[in-house]
Amino acid sequence: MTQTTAAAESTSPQKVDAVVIGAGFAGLYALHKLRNDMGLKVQVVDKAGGIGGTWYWNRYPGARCDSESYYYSYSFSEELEQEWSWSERYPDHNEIRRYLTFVADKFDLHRDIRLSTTVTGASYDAARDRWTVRTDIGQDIEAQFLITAVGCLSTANVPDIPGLADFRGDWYHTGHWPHEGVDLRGKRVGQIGTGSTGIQLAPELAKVADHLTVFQRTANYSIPARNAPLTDAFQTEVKETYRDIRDWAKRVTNGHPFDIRDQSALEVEEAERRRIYEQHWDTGGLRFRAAFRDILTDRDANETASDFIRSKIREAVKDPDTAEKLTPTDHGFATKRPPIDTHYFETYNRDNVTLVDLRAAPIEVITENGICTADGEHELDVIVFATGFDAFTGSLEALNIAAPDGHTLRDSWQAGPQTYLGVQTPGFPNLFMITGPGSPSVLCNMPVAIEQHVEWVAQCIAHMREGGLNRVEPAPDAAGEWVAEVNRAANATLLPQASTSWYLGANVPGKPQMFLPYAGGMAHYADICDDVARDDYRGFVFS
Ligand code: NA7
Repeated sequence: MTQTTAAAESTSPQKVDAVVIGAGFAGLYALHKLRNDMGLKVQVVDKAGGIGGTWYWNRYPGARCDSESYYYSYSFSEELEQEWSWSERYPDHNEIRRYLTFVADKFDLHRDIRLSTTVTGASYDAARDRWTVRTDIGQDIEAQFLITAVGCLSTANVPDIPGLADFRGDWYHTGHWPHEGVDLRGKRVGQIGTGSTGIQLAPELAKVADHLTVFQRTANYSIPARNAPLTDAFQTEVKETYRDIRDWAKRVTNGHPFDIRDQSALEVEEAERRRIYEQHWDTGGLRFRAAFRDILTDRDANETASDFIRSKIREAVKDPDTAEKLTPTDHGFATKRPPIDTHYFETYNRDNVTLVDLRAAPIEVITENGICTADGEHELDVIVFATGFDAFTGSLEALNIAAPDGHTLRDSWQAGPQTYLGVQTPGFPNLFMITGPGSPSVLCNMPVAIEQHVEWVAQCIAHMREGGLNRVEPAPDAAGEWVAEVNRAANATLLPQASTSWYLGANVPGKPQMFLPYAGGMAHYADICDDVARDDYRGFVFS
């Protein structure tokens, strides 16, 4: 081959049926489904240097899934279920990456995944019904279908605090933790943020740092995770009953195979209620939310759960002043994403841990020596931002995807994302989002939501191929009605009442505030999607 031909080949676009952006749980399953089951030519791209999606990036100390391992996993292959064994109740980030690598090996996925490849933009040629996806490695990829599998929590939110550039120490965001780890021995570490990440992180930092200062803006509830190794007997039982477990996960609201008690927290006497909460506290984990059916729908019922946890915080934290600062009073339990922890509150009993209440003394500036709040300077060697993500829309908008009329997703979503079923958005033909805004996503055990989405999208693509259809997009009315349904479902719960929640986009300054995930329940949502497909894809326009 001459040099000229080689150069021409490397710059001519690669042509496939579908481009999938992201090589986490969603992207890997989309590749398997579309290529191995349906015979499509698929190219996956990911800017990361390895597969794993969220779990490629989140390697901070204590990074662990809050869903339990035996159901935070794919259900599409019984063989895979039997071959893989989890070691702990909640898998840590290393184990999840090992699992996803096992999956990619087993289903021969690696050969169609391009890593270290960032999508810089995408545009649609309406005459040919083809997307052109541009990347930073110089070669475009052309495809009929563009499928985003970028995750809901993958664009780090680093707050714009004045002076950060002056800081002489090191700083990190938990979502971009260095793969080689960070040696914090002998260091004065400042942690900003006490969400799910911060609550996993603080006990681990406290174990190694010389001193840990936690900067808390909003006190948070947390339930003990009660992580433990899985016994052989448990593993055997799970493997024998996997089909029932998977069916169960698909029939319920949150995609977790456990039932919510069909009783109001207000129907029982106080002593009995306390007994039930104690039992759930001992069991640990997100199951606590299932103690009563109305914890997330009735303010008084919610207050009983909130109060119970407040009493546990006061029991755990020895210093009454610190306990008071750690006790949430401005929102109800689980109206923001409830964290689960391993000795989080007890961490504040250590001599080397200090809590700074930012509500009393906000951060003013970062200096070369540390963080200055309204009550003085806290000298630090390292700052860790556990400040969350530009959730749902951040990673989608960053892809710079342009509609046939030139508008980007960012332009179209200035007032908030308009989607139909969280799967498509008007004006962007043949663009499918896996767990996009307006779908249950983060309110559900993610693999359940991901599998449902991938299978629905695959079915829609199969429908188009069978019918010789080239293009699909939602009617604007259908998206408008869906956004109204997303709002209705949210307003039937207490979730929109937590005014600083990332569910509302409220954690990112300037982001339009609207409730982003669908709170109507995963099983109900899947029924709606199936009904839409059966009804000739009601609300979608094909050509
Ligand atoms: P979250 O849940 O968004 O938590 C971020 C934390 O950082 C939270 O405590 C915030 O306080 C705090 N924060 C954010 N910006 C600032 C500034 N500017 N100053 C001080 N404190 C700040 O993110 P996580 O990573 O913990 O969890 C995200 C999800 O990942 C989690 O729910 C699981 O689904 C997995 P705030 O509450 O906004 O006052």
